[in-house]
Amino acid sequence: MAEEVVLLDFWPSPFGMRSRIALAEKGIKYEYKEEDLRKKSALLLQMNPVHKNIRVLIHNGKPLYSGLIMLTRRYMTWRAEYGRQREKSKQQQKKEVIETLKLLEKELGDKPYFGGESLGYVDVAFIPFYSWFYAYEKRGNFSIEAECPKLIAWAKRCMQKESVAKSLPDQQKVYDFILQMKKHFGIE
Ligand SMILES: N[C@@H](CCC(=O)N[C@@H](CS)C(=O)NCC(=O)O)C(=O)O
Repeated sequence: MAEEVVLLDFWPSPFGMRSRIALAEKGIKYEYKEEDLRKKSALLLQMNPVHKNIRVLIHNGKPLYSGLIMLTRRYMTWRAEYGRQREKSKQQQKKEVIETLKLLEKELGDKPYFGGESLGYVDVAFIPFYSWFYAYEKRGNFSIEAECPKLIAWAKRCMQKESVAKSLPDQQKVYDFILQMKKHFGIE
């Protein structure tokens, strides 16, 4: 039987990017379907009826979603800082983002990748957020490279992989998208 793989995705989503990278690394061909999160498709609602979010990978009609729960909870608190904890001052948010990035950088150490010599699970989980770095920098008015040079060297190393480079959108495009969303939702 021919394998049928469909990815329901949304281009700025780091979660979608993880799947795009993994599929590219494995050389799996798939059909990409862009979702409008304000008007979700019947297929998305059918395939992910509880969470109703992307990304969803449909393999021969069977849905797979929400893969990296354990990893994302601890490492991605900074995403929450920027998106949800608006009661914190910008200064406090920035401080916590930098602290978290430094923690990650320490975890990386002098290794080329988080797991050692080759691109692995943690790299694939984390690198999508690199496409959002410029937006974090603009918001916090700081340079991630100045704070965490080894982390940026790691990100650039990952970006040399075709699987990663073709799965991540341009940082400016993500920033423009965030500005549009802020305007749409009336956020400062
Ligand atoms: N843990 C999930 C998170 C998925 C998620 O938060 N998706 C967001 C986009 S980045 C979404 O679909 N939001 C739409 C909604 O919640 O209605 C994963 O790893 O896939």
